[in-house]
Amino acid sequence: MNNLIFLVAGTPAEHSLGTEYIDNKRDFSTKSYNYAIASLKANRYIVGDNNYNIDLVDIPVSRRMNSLPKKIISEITEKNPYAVGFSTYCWDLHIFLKTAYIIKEYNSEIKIIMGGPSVSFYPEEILNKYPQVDIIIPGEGEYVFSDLLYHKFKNLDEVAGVVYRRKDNICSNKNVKQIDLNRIYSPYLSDNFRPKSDTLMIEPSRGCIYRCKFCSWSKNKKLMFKSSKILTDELIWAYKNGYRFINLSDTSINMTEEQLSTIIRAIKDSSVSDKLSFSVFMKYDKINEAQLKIIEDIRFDEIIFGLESINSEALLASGKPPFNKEKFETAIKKLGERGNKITLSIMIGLPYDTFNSIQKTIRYTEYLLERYNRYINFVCSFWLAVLPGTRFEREKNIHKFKFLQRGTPYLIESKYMTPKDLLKTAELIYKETQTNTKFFCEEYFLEVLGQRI
Ligand code: B12
Ligand code: SF4
Repeated sequence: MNNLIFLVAGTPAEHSLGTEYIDNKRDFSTKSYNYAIASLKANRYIVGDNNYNIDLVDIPVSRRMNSLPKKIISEITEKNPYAVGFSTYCWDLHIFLKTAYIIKEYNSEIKIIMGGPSVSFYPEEILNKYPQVDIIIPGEGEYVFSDLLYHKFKNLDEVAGVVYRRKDNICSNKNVKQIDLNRIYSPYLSDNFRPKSDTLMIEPSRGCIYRCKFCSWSKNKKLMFKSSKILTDELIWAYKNGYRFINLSDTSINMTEEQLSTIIRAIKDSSVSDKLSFSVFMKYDKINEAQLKIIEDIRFDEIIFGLESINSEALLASGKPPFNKEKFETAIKKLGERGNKITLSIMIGLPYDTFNSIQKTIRYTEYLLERYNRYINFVCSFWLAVLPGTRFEREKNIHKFKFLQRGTPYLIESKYMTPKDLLKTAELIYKETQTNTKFFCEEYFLEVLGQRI
């Protein structure tokens, strides 16, 4: 046993937007990587000194896997690490629980830690059910993980924010220190973390003011913004290190004008804005003349609008404002005329949406693609997942939601759609992707249709 800690993450390799899926090869998600473990590593000393060495493992996973491949588990165990920390999301929790079990069988002394959105909402339940897990860090991990290292995994009652097993009891320490995004280290700037991806994810903020019922994005409801100075430095770093595509991971960059101004200032100050391609989320209903003025000198290659559905009943039941056609099209037109490109996302399976109403949403996106063709990159179709910790999960009985119990909890039936209706919808969308070059769907649609497995 030594002072080595592995932080392990799995990137959802079956996630694909229209790309060819080839087993064992990475698809669309090659553009993505796990940022969380890099941030934990970069901030390992933030609470105090410790002498642990941290190795990052980020590998493609698919829901069809039971555990990580034997070869990777052996590579981890043969180094006899002190601890293995898993970054868990809905697409990999089952894989990591099984992997943790195998590691414990090999050597029960190796500490197993878990963090990430899929263990954050019910940590006690997970520790009760899975004895192979020793410690869970719910919510944001930087301070708590560093504090755990500082305490050398001892006196856990002094580490605020950990949930852990003590003999037969599960103990939970509250009072976690609120993260200040300007006081934690950027993995790029401080650790020279260079993900093998052409797209760099940069985090200008955490938290979200909205409460969409399908989303588990912000466990911590408080909004926090990174300073424009750090953002500028990250953009310059990105450019110098050969990255040309930047994905700003904010829930939306235009929640407030202050936030939008901070981001635009950072982009302008970097002096590399014309050399980088930006992908951002925006709320169409917030866009007004003042916001258009703020962004007038910047072109976004991708502004993602979460349209989800044009059925206002479905939107309201999902915690979203009703659809406002006029505002929506004005936003597309005004942004498009200024050289920005829009990507639209729609979601299949929301409450009150039926095959017919989804068809109406699809027809509407066809109209948009025709009318605003030059301004729209593409339309992406997503399948509703009933995620742990979301309001939809709490309302599952009301909507009679049934969903997959392993991997991403995709919807399989609801009060509004039978499995047959969902299959018919998947067929409709798949056909659309075949006839319309600007229409894409995530890989799960193909799985439903049995096309790829
Ligand atoms: C980038 C991203 C992706 C990337 C993949 C990223 C990757 N390789 O891991 C791509 C684009 C591929 C993707 C796909 C999907 N995604 Co996504 N994605 C994100 C996004 C925008 C950013 C993730 C991130 O890096 N955040 C920043 C880091 C710092 O925050 P964090 O991840 O929460 O990590 C912190 C803590 O959780 C904790 N922590 C995390 N890991 C660990 C490990 C240890 C040991 C410890 C101690 C702590 C810890 O500490 C971290 C630092 O504070 C989030 C939303 C968000 N802003 O978080 C959604 C999110 C992660 N995605 C989500 C979902 C649902 C999906 C999809 C299923 C959507 C869909 N229907 O298509 C697909 C997956 C498809 C599939 N095949 O299953 C959900 C996950 C919910 C869940 N319970 O897992 C999120 C939270 C968004 C949401 N709407 O709720 N996604
Ligand atoms: S879907 Fe987007 S806007 Fe809605 S709560 Fe989640 S992060 Fe916020």
